[in-house]
Amino acid sequence: MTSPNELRHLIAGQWLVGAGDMVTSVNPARPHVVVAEGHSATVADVCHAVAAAGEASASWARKPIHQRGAVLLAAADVVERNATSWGLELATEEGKTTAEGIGEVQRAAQILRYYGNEGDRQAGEIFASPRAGEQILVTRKPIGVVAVITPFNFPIAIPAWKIAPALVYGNTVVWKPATTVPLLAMRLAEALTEAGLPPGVLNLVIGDSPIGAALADHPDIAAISFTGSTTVGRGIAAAATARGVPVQAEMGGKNAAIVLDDADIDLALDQVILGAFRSAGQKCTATSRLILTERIADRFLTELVTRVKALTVGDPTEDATQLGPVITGAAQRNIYRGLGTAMNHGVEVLTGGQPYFKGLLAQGFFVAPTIMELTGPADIWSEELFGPVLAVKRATDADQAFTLANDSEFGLSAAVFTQDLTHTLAAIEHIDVGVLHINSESAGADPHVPFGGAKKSGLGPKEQGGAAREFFTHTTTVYLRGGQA
Ligand code: UN1
Repeated sequence: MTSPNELRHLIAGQWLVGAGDMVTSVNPARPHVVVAEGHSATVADVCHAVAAAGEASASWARKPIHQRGAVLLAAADVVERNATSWGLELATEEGKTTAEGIGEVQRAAQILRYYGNEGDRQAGEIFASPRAGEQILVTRKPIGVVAVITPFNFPIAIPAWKIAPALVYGNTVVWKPATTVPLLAMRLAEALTEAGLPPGVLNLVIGDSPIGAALADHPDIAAISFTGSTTVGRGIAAAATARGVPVQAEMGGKNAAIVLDDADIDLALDQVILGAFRSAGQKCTATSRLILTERIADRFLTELVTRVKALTVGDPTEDATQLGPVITGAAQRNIYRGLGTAMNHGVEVLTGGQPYFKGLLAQGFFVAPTIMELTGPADIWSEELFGPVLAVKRATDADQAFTLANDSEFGLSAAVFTQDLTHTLAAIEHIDVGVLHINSESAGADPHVPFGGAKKSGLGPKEQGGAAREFFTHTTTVYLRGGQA
């Protein structure tokens, strides 16, 4: 067995050992295997990191955006070159399959490349002036030292899509990743360092929520970008708002797939399975509710259950595996608690629902892919379980299906399966989400378009594309005239 990776923090360009409690990341498929371990950062380390980011700020902001972008482009090459080995490490530390892990590392490279080329895009705006001899320019400036707080479920792609825009627009960063995935965090920081990022421009502090709170509350933090649970996100947003600091919080989802009578059923089956069960359902964009119109419901469910029963659950680093474990024992218990509550409320379990009792599946943090049909109210319709669990309801027609889709306090994404243009247009108009897929799964995001949710799924400006520029810069409106009377 290889020895665990040593966990270190990157502060002012130095890889430092922390002085806090031990942090250990384990392989969730084989929890006795330690992937990385070391001491947590302390509040003093957070202060040191914020000070380093502050010192690096002026010279980084002064560099031409093309030079800042060149560092991201070089980092993209490093990330891409390591996609196979880091993808395997990702699967081992986080639990998604190796193919998904490699895909995620490649996606991080793509994100770095997209922002690396930002210098070639529009930098601001120019307006006509009502006064002769004058033009009005709107220019963009960095905000300063930004706190980035990221979740476990995309250990390299989500950090890349926050850190890359923060850096290219001239900010410096202090980043706190989830303590369940420190190895992949170190990999991204290594790539940026190897690419020539100056010391202090990106600082990595690894630790649990007190470290996140110390970072979010630090008086020199000028903006906070967070992805994670709704409870933590709201706490951070409240603290940031109290200090008058902009915050971007991407939080929960309870995303519906809606299959209408006229859908291509095979396509819908494939996409619903991907949306609900890839990454063991641990995406904020995962499909966790399925709404079927009556005419196709029985046929769809019979075929869906057959296919889901045939999914290979196992060690995510084995080629045949389609579904790995969830991240921790606590997450696994929470999901089974939610399933237990649902079963006490008279749902019909179509497949799954029970823990594994033998072999690897009993030792690791595995959850059986589960489909439950609801006939009445049950928490499983509204509560985000963040696991491979699909709650099903039937609707009489498209209108009722869209109303059911909106029956959630969340509004991140949805997927509608139909070949009918009228239904498609109605879905676009009525379904209240930040991301809508027509005939594709509810998960997925491209770096050049806005990403984020409606209702309680998101707070503050969206991420990615032009939305990221809005968040990571502020504008100066310049009234520009010649110097002579
Ligand atoms: C995707 O759907 O590929 O935490 C990305 C999450 C989201 C990212 C989803 N912020 O799952």
